[in-house]
Amino acid sequence: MMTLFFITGNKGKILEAKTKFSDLNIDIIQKDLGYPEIQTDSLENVALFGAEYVQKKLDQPFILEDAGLFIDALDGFPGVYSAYVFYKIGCSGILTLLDGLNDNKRKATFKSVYVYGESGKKPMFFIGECSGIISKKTLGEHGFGYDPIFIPDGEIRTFAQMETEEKNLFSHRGKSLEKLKDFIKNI
Ligand code: ITT
Repeated sequence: MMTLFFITGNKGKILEAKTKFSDLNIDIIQKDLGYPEIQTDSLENVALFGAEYVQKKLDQPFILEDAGLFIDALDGFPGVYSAYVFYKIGCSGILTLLDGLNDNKRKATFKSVYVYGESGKKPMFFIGECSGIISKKTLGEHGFGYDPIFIPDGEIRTFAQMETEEKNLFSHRGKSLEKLKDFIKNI
């Protein structure tokens, strides 16, 4: 059985990763090391900086992820600042920013950047995206973060109205995890 540390403070991410990897002989263990999230314009740079920081502290294989919600009408905001904005204004704050806009002006994209790291090796990236719209009100109880206000393309329900397996079929993280899974299977 392979042990893989997931460096995150977010239990929702742990649940999605465990669900995705449930058919592999792999033990995902949460480790909340609290790596610094630098201010930069890309999720990749945040994830890379975090991975290089963790590599110096941990002598075992690990993964970490930086994710963000990019809203077209707000020129990609909150993007790399998604965690801070969620903490400050939450889903209701985003709904207020988009108040009065029709569905065709409510397009948004979730992006997930996973990094796999091992000490002494170059970090590997696994990226996934999911397009959709921001709903007009919060709906659903599942998931975390912006899930109650994000409706993926081709659906009428928000991510928060889906079980974890179903969200994984559509989501940015489902796609990045699928690529990560292919890589891990071959280690
Ligand atoms: P880490 O410890 O892993 O950094 P975090 O919650 O701070 O956990 P991020 O830095 O990746 O995560 O911040 C992304 C923000 O976007 C955060 O507020 C999340 O709640 C939100 N987010 C990311 N993925 C999401 C998803 O699948 N559904 C809803 N919200 C999501």
